[in-house]
Formats: sequence, structure tokens, C-alpha cells
Amino acid sequence: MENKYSKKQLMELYETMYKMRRFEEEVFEFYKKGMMPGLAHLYLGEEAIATGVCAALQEDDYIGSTHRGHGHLVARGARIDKMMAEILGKEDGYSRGKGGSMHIMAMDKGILGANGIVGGEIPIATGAAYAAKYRGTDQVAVSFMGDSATNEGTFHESINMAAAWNLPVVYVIENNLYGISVDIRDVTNTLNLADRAIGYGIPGVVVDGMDVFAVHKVTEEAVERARSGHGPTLIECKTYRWQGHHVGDPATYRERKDPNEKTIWMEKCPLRSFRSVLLDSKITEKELVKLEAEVDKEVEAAVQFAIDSPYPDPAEAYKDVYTDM
Ligand SMILES: Cc1ncc(C[n+]2csc(CCOP(=O)(O)OP(=O)(O)O)c2C)c(N)n1
Ligand SMILES: [Mg+2]
Repeated sequence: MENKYSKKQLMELYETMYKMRRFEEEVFEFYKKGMMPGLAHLYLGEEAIATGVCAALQEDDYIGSTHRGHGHLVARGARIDKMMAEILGKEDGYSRGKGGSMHIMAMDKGILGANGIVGGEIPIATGAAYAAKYRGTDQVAVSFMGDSATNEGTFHESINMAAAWNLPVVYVIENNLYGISVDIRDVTNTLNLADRAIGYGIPGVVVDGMDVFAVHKVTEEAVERARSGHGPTLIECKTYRWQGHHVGDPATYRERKDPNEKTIWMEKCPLRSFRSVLLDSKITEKELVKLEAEVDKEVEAAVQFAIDSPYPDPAEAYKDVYTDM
């Protein structure tokens, strides 16, 4: 891992990455204890991507997120207590408990929403980029997506338009090899999904999604390109999800091609490798333990906040569901 960051930047990156790890562990606990209505798609193992990407953005930029969105939202600075409350369907949640894990949005952080529709966020983020260009601001939009979303029509239609109109948008594919139980290699005949960029006349970059520095570096370049009016970039981050598709999926379909697949990827744990880079640089074990303890406390407080929050009043079932235009 290449390292040219200040101590402050390194600590911030680690804090973000560690927070999303701890957040997801607690969400998994909620599920196992039967406290969570519905399911959630955990970001465990993929933390370096959202951390590296969002660190390259400025305050007023936008992100479009996915069904596996918790990590994106944490990296963007969303309030984790309100996220937790939403996941438990509570009134203090970001969507007042009506949306759950896949429908958390926070416009004050430029978060255009997690999204239960695979590929649904791609035109939304593209639209935000179009709006920024139309208004003449210097904002950039990032569209996160999974590997399977690249086989949706929205992927083609959005990127084609963004390329033709030079929109300030960065497309980030989180290629974790699977769409539910489907191995991307069985349904797509290109080794690298970023190769599809050629068809749109934009740059396509493949990056190690387990290396936060590498992700940050390619995103910085793509954001600079977008912000300076040179249009979109397609970034493919190679990664792996530790758990099944969602919290209730035992993922028995994995490792058909390679019985060691999960072990090999878990050895590349982005948090562990980043931690050892930090210890090799300007940061001590004591400082990291202190930071981890602070984040643990914040996550525990978020859990308690969610538990203490009331359920929404059934009389409000139709409130905030539609907007009058
Ligand atoms: C339009 C649409 N088709 C199908 C689904 C069902 N579905 C939910 S998640 C998922 C797989 C998504 O895989 P990928 O895009 O690789 O993201 P990952 O879950 O691996 O992060 C599918 C098919 C859906 N939600 N929306
Ligand atoms: Mg996938």
C-alpha cells in the first residue's frame, strides 16, 4: 500500500472504515436477535471502497447508493444513530421508520438515497450530475453500483448519456463477484467490467477494492476529471463480501469454482491491512486503540438510540410517502 497522507488524514480514513465495520456488526446482531424487521445487505469486507471514494469528495457533492448502502452513508457522514433507528423501523430514523435499510436518504449530506432497485441509483446520480452542470455549479455525483447492476439497462442508458453530455459523474462498480447467488463470471463475458467504458468513449479503471489508498487515488483523478468538465469515468473495484447476499443468506453457493475463495479474500481484509500500514507509519497501537474505543462508544450509543426510539404512530402510515409537486 502506497502512503503519502498526513497523520490526520490517516486517522480519519481509519475512523470511517472502522465505524462502518462496527456498524455492520451491530446490524447483524439486530438480525440474529430478531430485533430487525426485514433484512439488510451487509457491507462487511467492502469498506475500503466507500471510504476511499467518499474521501475524494467535497461537502456539496452527491452520492447515489444501493441496497448494500450502509457503508456509503457512513463514509458520507450520515448520522449513524438515525441510520440504526431507520433499520429498526423507528420514528427517529432517516425515513421516519418507513423505509428501512434500503431507503435511507440524507439530502443534507448529498445522499440521494440507498436504493432497493438494482441499477436504480445510476440514473438518479446521473440526473444529479446533469442538474449540477445545468445550474453551473462545480458539484460531482458518484454512482455506486454492484457488479450485477452493470447488466441492467439503466447502466447503459445513463453512462451513454453522461458520456455524450460530458456530465460530472463518477461510476463506481463494487465487483464482489456475485449478484445474490449468481457468479458474475457466468453471466458476463468480459474479465473486467471497467472494459465496458470503451463502448462509451470514457476512461475505465480497474482498482484493488481492498486497498483504500488505491481506491482514493483513482477516485481523486476521476473526480478532478468530472469537476473540470471532462466527463465521467467508470471505476471497477475488485472486492468480496464476507457474508451472504443478505443477513439471512448462508451463501452455500459460493466457492463452487474455488473452495478457498472466501479464505483467500478474507486474508485481504481491508481493515486489517490498513491498520498494519498505519502502525508501520506515523501512528501507534495506543492511538488506534483509543480511536477504536471512541468509535465503539459512538456505535453503542447509536444502537441504544435506535432501541429507545418509538415506533411510528400507525396513524402516520401515509404521511411523508408522497410529495405534492
Ligand atoms: C431491478 C431489480 N432486479 C432484481 C432485484 C433483486 N436483487 C436484489 S439485489 C440483487 C443482486 C445485486 O447484485 P449486485 O448488483 O452485484 O450487488 P451486490 O448485492 O453484490 O452488492 C438482485 C438481483 C432488484 N432488487 N431489482
Ligand atoms: Mg455483486
